Amino acid sequence: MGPSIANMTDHAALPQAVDPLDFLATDSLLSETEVMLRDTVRQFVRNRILPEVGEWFDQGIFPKEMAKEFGSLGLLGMHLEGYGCAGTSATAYGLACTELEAGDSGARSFVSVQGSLAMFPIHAFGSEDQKQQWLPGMAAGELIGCFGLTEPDSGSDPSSMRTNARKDASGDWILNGAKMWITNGSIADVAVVWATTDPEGPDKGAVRGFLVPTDVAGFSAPLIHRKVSLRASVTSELILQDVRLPADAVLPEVSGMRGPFSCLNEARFGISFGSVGAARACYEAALDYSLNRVQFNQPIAGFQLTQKKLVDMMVKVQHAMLLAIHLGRMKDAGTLATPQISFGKMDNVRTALEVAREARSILGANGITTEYPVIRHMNNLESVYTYEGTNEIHTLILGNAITGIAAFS
Ligand code: TGC
Ligand code: FAD
Repeated sequence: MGPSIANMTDHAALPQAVDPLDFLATDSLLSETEVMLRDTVRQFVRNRILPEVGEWFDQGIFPKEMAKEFGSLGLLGMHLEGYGCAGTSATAYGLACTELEAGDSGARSFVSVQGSLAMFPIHAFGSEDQKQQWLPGMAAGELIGCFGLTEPDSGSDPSSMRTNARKDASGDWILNGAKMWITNGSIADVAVVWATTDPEGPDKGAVRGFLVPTDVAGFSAPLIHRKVSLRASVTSELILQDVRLPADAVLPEVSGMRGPFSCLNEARFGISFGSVGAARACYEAALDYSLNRVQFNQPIAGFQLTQKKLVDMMVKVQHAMLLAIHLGRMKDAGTLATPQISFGKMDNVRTALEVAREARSILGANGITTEYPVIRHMNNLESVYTYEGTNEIHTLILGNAITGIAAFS
């Protein structure tokens, strides 16, 4: 006799145990290679980032030397092919972002900016000479890149940028303007700067990307101080005063806003995964704390209100991970549309922030000190919520996708 419906619903025959840290067994959705890579990055974060990141955050620094360590692990430009890059799948890149951000959003930011915002445009839109000049050193972490799109008066609407590039009689480019909130700006060797061209010139005012060596005359990158979020990350202004660049400093293969927006697709995808790491770290810290903290003669994990918080957090982390893996599979299959990337960035960052805030409440007074990781993640996530397109902008991208009506202005 074949299996009956009664047999199939025999609960006694089903596994009973679940892993509180991977409740839906999302690991089973990963290949052996992906699990190995994920575990390698997780170990690196445990050994090299977690013991020190609290101090980096308190001091407001991100040690430049970490770049070479990221490079030797193959994390820089890891989903790009050739030129010293690891050439992994997009999902593998995403999983690395999850682990890095479980350490600190600053570590994931460094890797995102280097790989997705600085190396990607050179790889996708650069000349062969530009690729040879920059990519191998950047993959190794010997050279650092940054990405200058945002300006003091041009954030969510980067098409309104004022930084401009004009050609002089010698054929050189002259760049003038200022960029704001630029990750890695003060430690970069090369800045990918987006600028409008002369409306009367051959580019007819289109935005073009320029590779600006940071030791060129007229370029400076002062640090932005007094941040209370993403403190273990370098954030800078870029100032360009009559910066003279040779004719071949422009990225030849792209013109218009498609250039910078294509880079954002890569980085936003990484954030969809990365934010899950920050959320997971907060959930794990809160679970551990609640099992050990005793009030009214019992662990606070025993109170129904605490269990509700823990369960909500766990469910959110699992949903976010499932979403990230799904987006990763779509990206690897070449079917991921840009509004779907916005779905991931918007929803997973919002979720991560909710988890972090809930975790902070479980830690009570200990939740407000950097002795524990939670408030560091919570504060970092405020930046992640804003950069790479604010939550509102991604909401409007989704609104446009489902109604066909753009509501940006
Ligand atoms: P729109 O008129 O819609 O389009 C202009 C041109 O761009 C093309 N395009 C895209 N191409 C590729 N990927 C995308 N996602 C694209 N979105 C648009 C579009 O096809 C068009 O091409 P063409 O050839 O027809 O001209 O553009 P818009 O100006 O109306 O933009 C709308 C909006 C609001 C979606 C856009 O401005 C936006 O995304 N704003 C948010 C800005 C933002 O995300 N900035 C991030 C700065 S970098 C950063 O934050 C790094 S954080 C670093 C870290 O991790 O530490
Ligand atoms: P604004 O655009 O002024 O927005 C302010 C508020 O208005 C937000 O809530 C926004 O959602 C809302 N708003 C704006 N327009 C609309 C609208 N149409 N409808 C509804 N609401 C709207 N940029 C780079 O180029 N490179 C980097 O490396 C980089 N790194 C960063 C690192 C950090 C730590 C931070 C905080 C930012 C970084 N940024 C970087 C800048 C980031 O991308 C911008 O901060 C972001 O795009 C938002 O721009 P804004 O801060 O000027 O805010």
